[in-house]
Amino acid sequence: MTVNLSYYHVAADVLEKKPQVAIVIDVLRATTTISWALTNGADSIQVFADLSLLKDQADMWESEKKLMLGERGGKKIEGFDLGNSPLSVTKDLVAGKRLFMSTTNGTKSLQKVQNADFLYSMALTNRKAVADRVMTLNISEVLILGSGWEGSYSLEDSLAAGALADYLINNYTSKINIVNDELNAALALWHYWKGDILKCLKTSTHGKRLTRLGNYEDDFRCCSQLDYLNIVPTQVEKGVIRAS
Ligand code: 3SL
Repeated sequence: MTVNLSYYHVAADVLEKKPQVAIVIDVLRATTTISWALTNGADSIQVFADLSLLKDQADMWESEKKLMLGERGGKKIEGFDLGNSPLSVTKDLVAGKRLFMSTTNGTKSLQKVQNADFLYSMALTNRKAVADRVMTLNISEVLILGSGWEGSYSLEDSLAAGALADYLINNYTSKINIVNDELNAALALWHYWKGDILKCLKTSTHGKRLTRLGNYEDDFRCCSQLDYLNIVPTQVEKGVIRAS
């Protein structure tokens, strides 16, 4: 079987209305945070591009069973319980709860492809888990979508897209067809940086933005861990992600 794998840098680049399989990446930091929150027992994560919709939905939920997670410009949103650090979604805080989440770019990408037949959230930390799940589907068209920053390319999401393609090429006998130049470039990027993922994240524009905002050393380390979590964040209804 041939798997046609394509990669788009940001949500606006995707023209397909209903992809068969979509994998959304936001290494710094939304999809890393989603992986950790579900690993730490969050019941589910409902993602929103729009903050007022998030608040309306969260208002309908019992207060002991919910948390609001929000980030704009790298900073926690005022009035929200948590920002967007993967280190903040500890077991104590998130276990059994629904997280209502909105971030500058990651939740926009998740929303963009929410009509996909299968939608997964992936970071470097759960690359292998998501890749192996996708290959069980036996579906030929797989779309990878990065999040970028406000419509622009991001190094770290492309690194992860390349890491995913590389894993599939090296671990499956199916033919992996690299459909577009975005993914060819992402593969080259992965080959260049795979020996120092942490440095790549810190070199990226968003890495530098976070560094300007404060001490994000532990976040960088967490986001750079490859294949560390065996979790497959899966959309189970529009906008709602659960572990599966
Ligand atoms: O852009 C996003 O969606 C966020 O992940 C950015 S941040 O790392 O939380 O600043």
